[in-house]
Amino acid sequence: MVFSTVLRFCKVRGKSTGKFIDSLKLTVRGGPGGMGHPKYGGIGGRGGNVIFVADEEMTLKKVLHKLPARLIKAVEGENSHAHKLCGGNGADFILPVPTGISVISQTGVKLGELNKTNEQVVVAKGGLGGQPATQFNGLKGDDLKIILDLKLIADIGLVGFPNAGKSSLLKAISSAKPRVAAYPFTTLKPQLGVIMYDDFRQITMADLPGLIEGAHLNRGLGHRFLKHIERTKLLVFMIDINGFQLSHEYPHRNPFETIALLNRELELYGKDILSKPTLLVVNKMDTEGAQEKWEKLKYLLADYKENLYTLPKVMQPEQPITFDEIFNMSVQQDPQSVRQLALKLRHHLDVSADYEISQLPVQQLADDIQDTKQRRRLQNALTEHNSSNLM
Ligand SMILES: Nc1nc2c(ncn2[C@@H]2O[C@H](COP(=O)(O)OP(=O)(O)OP(=O)(O)O)[C@@H](O)[C@H]2O)c(=O)[nH]1
Ligand SMILES: [Mg+2]
Repeated sequence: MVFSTVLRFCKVRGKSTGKFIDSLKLTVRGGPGGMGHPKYGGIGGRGGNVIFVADEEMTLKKVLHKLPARLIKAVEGENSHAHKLCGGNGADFILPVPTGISVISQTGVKLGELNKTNEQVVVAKGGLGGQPATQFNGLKGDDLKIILDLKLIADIGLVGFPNAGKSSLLKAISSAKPRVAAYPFTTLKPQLGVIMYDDFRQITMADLPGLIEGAHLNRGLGHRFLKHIERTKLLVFMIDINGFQLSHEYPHRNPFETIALLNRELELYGKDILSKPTLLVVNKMDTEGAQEKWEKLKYLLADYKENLYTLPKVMQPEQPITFDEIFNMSVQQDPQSVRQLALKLRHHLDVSADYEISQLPVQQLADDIQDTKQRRRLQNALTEHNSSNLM
């Protein structure tokens, strides 16, 4: 058993994570401009541009399938001729790419972001057609190497250590059919599911591969998938009430330690992820002794920040998270708890949307407060206060 878990663990490290592609390098070239006509003062056509358009149906895998050489060249501009002095422009190369793409240059500069269907970005401009200023020579188009970096756009991001039941939850709460199994790293690539409500509201949830201690040092699957929660509106931390142990070679972590370690890993990833509204979901409440462990955990979480000091220094996050709600459940044995969670998720998303809308009147005061969550709460309270005063 120990052996098999460790083996699987090693395999994960060496193996590619399935066919999911979330980053792709391409060379893009705008078309060269057409030649001018010096004798008659004719102007060459402009070279075509390379344009990316966001398309819900696209994946990076499809892009790669379309462009096996990873090279895009737009068409050159038409030369000027005695019988057609103004050469026609070269056709643009329009490439549909998945929604959620950032286009990044080789030097790390962000050239554009495509977050909504039909948004466009000109990635490489075609060269100017030949004209007097260019001695009638057509100019070369832009020629650059870029990276297409995909970040999924889901409303909710589900994170936790392996085996906590994240994929089980996604399976129970949405139409997705992720793999579920009793060993770590069952999920090797992010999975998306849509939660459907009776009134046809739809909420998307991304289930991410399990993190482990030291993910920031690239242990397990590392931090590489965390970029997919950068754009989510709500985080769900899921833990097993029994804590976590990767294998018998590794120490067992109790549920409180698991939360602190998860907090720490997300903090080490950075990018302000911990300022998002976050729910803590404690799963597997059907297992033996769960109630007792829950009581103990509740006690420790009642003063999370203080109780972190009881842990060894390496486990202590510097930015202890403030959970918006703590919820216990059994994905496997208690379908009612799954339905309840679905409603809570919706509620928390609505609260954070209200916050976005209600911002400005208290902006100055809120800006003075560093902690984003505290700020959100304050703004909610003030907005409520303001609206009740108006009545
Ligand atoms: N007893 C009990 N077992 C559960 C519950 N939820 C999930 N499990 C089991 O826990 C194991 C792990 O479940 P997964 O959903 O694959 O866990 P995961 O968090 O997606 O794991 P990774 O993909 O490895 O990160 C499976 O054997 C599930 O059947 C629960 O509420 N109670
Ligand atoms: Mg999973």
